[in-house]
Amino acid sequence: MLDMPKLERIWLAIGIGSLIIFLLITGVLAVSMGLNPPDGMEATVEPEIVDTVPPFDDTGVKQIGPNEYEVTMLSFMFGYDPGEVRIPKGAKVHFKLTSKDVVHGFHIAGTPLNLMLVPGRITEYSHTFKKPGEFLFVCHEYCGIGHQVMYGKVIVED
Ligand SMILES: [Cu+2]
Repeated sequence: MLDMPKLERIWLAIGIGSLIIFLLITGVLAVSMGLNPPDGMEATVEPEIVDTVPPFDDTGVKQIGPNEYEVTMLSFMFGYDPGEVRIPKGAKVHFKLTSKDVVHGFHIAGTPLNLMLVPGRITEYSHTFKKPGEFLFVCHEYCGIGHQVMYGKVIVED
């Protein structure tokens, strides 16, 4: 170290110094701001047995009000259960999802629905489909060798 040219020592010190400063800033901010995993998935569930406990033992669409539906869905490598969902146009739809294995994503094309599905956590989001049609949903969290075949569709009926 000591037989290094002076300039090289200076640059090395600047490099190590900025790395320490960066780690300190990130660490202090993460602790002081109380950063947590993404919001909206407070409830917990055992991923290994999730398909045997309510509401995930009976996935699919359920009518819960005059114009209100609940969609419970499981994600796994590499698909969704159910892979196709039919709902009437204009209804308020409450999505309730989780993962059976690894982290998956759930994005319905053309809607703001863009969720992260973490094993052990239940992710919920409500959306009203105002236009009829077929909406593709895809996994957008790389989850393994079959990631690209992990998709399904929401059919909004008139
Ligand atoms: Cu996936």
